[in-house]
Amino acid sequence: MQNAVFVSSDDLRSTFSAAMSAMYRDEVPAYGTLMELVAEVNAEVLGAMPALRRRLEETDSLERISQERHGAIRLGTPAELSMMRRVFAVMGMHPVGYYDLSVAGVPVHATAFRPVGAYPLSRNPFRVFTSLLRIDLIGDSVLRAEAEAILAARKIFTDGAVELIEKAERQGGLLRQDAGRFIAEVLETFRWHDQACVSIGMYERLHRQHRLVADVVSFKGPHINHLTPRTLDIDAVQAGMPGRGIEPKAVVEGPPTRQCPILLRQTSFKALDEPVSFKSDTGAWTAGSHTARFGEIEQRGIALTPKGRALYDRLLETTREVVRPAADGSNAAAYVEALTQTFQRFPDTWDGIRAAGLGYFSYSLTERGREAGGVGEKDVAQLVAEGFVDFDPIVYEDFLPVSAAGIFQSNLGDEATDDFVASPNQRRFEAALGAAVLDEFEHYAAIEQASIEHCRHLLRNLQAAE
Ligand code: OOG
Ligand code: NI
Repeated sequence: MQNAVFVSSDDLRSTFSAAMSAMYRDEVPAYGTLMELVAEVNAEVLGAMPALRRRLEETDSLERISQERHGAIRLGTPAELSMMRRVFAVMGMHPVGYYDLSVAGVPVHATAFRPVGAYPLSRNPFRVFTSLLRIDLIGDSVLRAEAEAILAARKIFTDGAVELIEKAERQGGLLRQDAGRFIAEVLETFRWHDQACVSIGMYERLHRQHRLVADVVSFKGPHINHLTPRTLDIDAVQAGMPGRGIEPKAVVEGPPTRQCPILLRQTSFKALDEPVSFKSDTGAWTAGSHTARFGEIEQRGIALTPKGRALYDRLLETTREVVRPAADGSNAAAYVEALTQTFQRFPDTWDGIRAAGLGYFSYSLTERGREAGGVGEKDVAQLVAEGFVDFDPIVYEDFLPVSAAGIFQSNLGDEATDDFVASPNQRRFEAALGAAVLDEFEHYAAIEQASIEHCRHLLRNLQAAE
């Protein structure tokens, strides 16, 4: 009963992502340009595909088509990560998946905070890819201790935010009069600070260790480093960027262009060199610059089963053994060619993907199924074959580690990166987080299973009604 007066976590998440979008467009004008390009391309695609437009209208998502689907931040300490988990929980975003980026020479591990379950996802799927610095991977022990001390001294959440998080936890939600203040206070954590909290000398030492270490340690907070709207044609946006004066990364990450989109394709424009100032010992400010913030776009396809994902991983690896995409784009065409070639081994019809058990689908009754009786106990394949049940791909809601590494790298500058020993440590990440991360496969399997059970339930009731 009391619940009725709380603002829903879905509404909080929508308000938050809209507020973040407005802030970021204001802070990074090139991002606004990207948003315009995305909206134009999406409008063109919808104009050319009336069936798609109708489907989006039916599912009530046409209006939100070009809105942000995700953003990313990088945190410095376990305490920051565990508080961030509590912030996101208020907005219905929970940690799903573990991503180890040390394999790709980036000293972080990560999770994605996102809504879980079909309904919250349909309301607003906004997620935040959240990395935690692997301070243990800083080889220089003196520098490591200094970085730890700098991080220990900063406070990335406002007192107001902490107070409202505790209140939300205590009450089980936030009343309308607190909700607006909660969003405003939380937004502060994601804001850009053009005054570093370290000297230029310290910044350079951190930077020499790894650009990402400098990005995390040198500032007052974990500025949002990109936002990512959804596009209906990622290849068109990639091709259109240079014409708008924005420089795209060399290649689109993820699977190639296909009839039946799988997983996630993403690309970004390269991070901008932005003016910042550093504190000197005398208290004066020294001018300098920092490169961290960019804009990204994404196009999502079907969620793959463990078997489908293993095939995807294998094909991607095979491709990269033939051509590894160079950061300067010099072999981009050869890479796309090899990728397209290799992925011919991945079935490209929904029937083929389903028959091979490679993807997750949501099942529903057909017209024929709605009129049927006496078929409820047949297995799903049979119900589909006989036209009682139809299936739609379930959208992939997570991230891909190789793609994420590609996005990180193209935005950390393209010079050779340090090699870290691959050392995934999910246990340590979860200890810092203060919770276990959810398993993405279980989540998709549950959505699929629920849809099958729902069909059976309807078919059984139809039988009973006869
Ligand atoms: C995050 C990069 C990962 C994605 O879309 O894969 C990411 C970062 O640069 O902090 O956002
Ligand atoms: Ni991203």
